[in-house]
Amino acid sequence: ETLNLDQQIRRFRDSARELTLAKQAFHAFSVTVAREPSIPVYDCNHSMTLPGVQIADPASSRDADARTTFETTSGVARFFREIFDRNSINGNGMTILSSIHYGEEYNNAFWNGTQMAYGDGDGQIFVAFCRGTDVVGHELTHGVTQYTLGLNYENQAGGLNESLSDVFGTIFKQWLRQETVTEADWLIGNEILGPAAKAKYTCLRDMADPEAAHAMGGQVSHFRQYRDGMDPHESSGIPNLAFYKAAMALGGKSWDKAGPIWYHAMTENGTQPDMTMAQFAGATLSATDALFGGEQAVRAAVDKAWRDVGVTP
Ligand code: ASN
Ligand code: ZN
Repeated sequence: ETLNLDQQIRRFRDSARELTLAKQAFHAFSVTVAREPSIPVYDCNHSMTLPGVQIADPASSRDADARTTFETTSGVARFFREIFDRNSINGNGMTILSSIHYGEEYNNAFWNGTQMAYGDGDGQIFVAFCRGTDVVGHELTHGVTQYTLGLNYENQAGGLNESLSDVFGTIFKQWLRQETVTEADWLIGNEILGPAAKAKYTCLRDMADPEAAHAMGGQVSHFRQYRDGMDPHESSGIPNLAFYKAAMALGGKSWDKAGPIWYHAMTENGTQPDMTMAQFAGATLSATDALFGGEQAVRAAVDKAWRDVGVTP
């Protein structure tokens, strides 16, 4: 077959267009695959053996806790992708596996370093832990922390670790509800308290008022109260209050300014297992310069928040 020049050029263009289309299709495919981590849900059937038995189609399961766990976990994955351009917990699309009905009337939920486990609660102090949107966000953020700062779970790093989980758990809850910082309740765990707990408390923790009597877990709110050996859930009140103060001073939606500053401090500083609260405060200031360099008011708000809680003298 002999082709004249025009025919040869046309054939070349056709094949080039095919190649481009194929590349675009591959790119779209790989982006889709990479950007939507798979979210399997398993059922422990009240045993404490993980992961249990996989639920075939959690999105349309008869089990409301399976549906809730799938939906909220998908929401957290979408939140980290859309707001922080983070692809799943490890930043590289890892599967997010959850086990529900963990143990008998088990009053907790946890990230075990590899996967999520949710207890049903005893129905008095707590209901099923998967029902707390901030709880799901909190626990999955422990995974993000593991893959970023790699914070230990004791002393100041422990308090920071717990606080980052509350911070991103609560931003996630506010994002789901599209609330401004003044509309938000800043409560952690208010959706999972059972009737007996509700008689005395409104939440597990109150980020706006860590020492509040209506919060079940007693926390401290100023660095002068910090002691080595404290439960990380107690010392986390200090950086929680700093985030609340910064977010309130910056106004608007927490995921527009305060959230990205905290996320940048968490993800752009390598691994720092023994990071102190003062070092993290410094990291948020560097993050502020990186993200909002020209805006003195932003830096002043973040700086004042850490001074108010005594982390910065
Ligand atoms: N729900 C608890 C938490 O994430 C679980 C734990 O043992 N730390 O803080
Ligand atoms: Zn935690």
